[in-house]
Amino acid sequence: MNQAVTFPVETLLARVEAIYRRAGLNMVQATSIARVIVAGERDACKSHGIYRIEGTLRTLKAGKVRPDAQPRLLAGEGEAILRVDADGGFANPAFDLGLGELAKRARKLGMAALVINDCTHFSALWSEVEGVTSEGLACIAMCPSYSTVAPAGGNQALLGTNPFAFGWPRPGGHPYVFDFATSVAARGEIELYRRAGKPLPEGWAIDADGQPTTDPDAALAGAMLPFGGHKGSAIGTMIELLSAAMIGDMNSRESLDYLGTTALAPKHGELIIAFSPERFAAGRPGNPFDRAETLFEAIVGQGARLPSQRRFQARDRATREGITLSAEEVALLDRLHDQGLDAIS
Ligand code: NDP
Ligand code: PYC
Repeated sequence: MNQAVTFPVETLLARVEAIYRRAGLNMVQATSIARVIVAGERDACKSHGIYRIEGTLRTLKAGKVRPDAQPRLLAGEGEAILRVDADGGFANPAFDLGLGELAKRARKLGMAALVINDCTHFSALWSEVEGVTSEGLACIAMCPSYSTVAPAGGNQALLGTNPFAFGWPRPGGHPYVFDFATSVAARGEIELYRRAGKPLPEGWAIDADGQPTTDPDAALAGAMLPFGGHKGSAIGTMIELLSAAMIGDMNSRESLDYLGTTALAPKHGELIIAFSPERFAAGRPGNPFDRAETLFEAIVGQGARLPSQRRFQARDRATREGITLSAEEVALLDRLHDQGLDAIS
């Protein structure tokens, strides 16, 4: 019987990458998605950590994501809108390909947008946002998902859990980042409650008859609710418009129709917009980065915490001490490593 094991981050990364290579992913796909999954685990974001490996492999086995995809950057000279065709692969290698040019153009033009088309997206968005802030730029990122959320006042799944993330670079430290589902919680959280045999908090979901439920199975068969009632519902709808209708890609309903199940990772597009704070400030009084620090100090000065603070603390700890996985998690990794896609039902 396996025991809980603490892995150095790089060791876990190599192990997850080996699982994907064994399953048939090319290097560009395996490297990028192993990195975001291990980053999720490292940052104590269990809903987008190693538990996602099985879902991605199931998607691969079902033939709904291309293991040999080679993303292509399509960038007209001097244009503010860049596009990466993910070639039916995962979103993360497509983002990695587009980041450098996105940053270059945002610095030159003041702002630029990266559209990713034809991708499978299963991960947390802070990874993309932090890529952009590491270039000294502010960023928003969004994508649809598949229909699992009822609009406020409705009773059936229509919108996705549609994540929305924002990042602001902070010289010499971790950026300011928030990143959340526009549903009350990410669907991954519901799955973790189900696995733990625990009831959901009130107000997260309705069952297939539109009645409130705290039963994770009934919630998964019914619909989740948007956060903040009509406000989250409207933001989720905006995400369907900007990162599906506007970029010529699938919305959450179309993605679910395409997959026929929520047991696979959703396919759609993604929109990432980068801003140069200096270019927007245009020399007006006050350095935007200094003004931002004054605001952050005022927030923290009241005893409030900044979003992502918990995550960055977990990251710093894991980087020092490693990532501890339970005996069950280690057994799962061993099985996936040894049996490849045969381990996936
Ligand atoms: P959470 O509600 O756990 O967290 C949302 C944000 O709020 C985080 O930035 C978090 O920072 C911050 N936060 C939490 N508590 C506080 C607090 N008390 N004070 C200040 N800030 C706070 O996120 P969700 O469950 O909604 O989403 C989890 C992840 O799921 C996201 O990364 C999202 O991208 C991903 N997701 C991906 C989807 C996809 O289709 N790819 C779909 C839906 C979600 P901290 O992390 O430090 O706690
Ligand atoms: O947790 O809601 C979620 C989710 C959907 C797709 C990827 N993550």
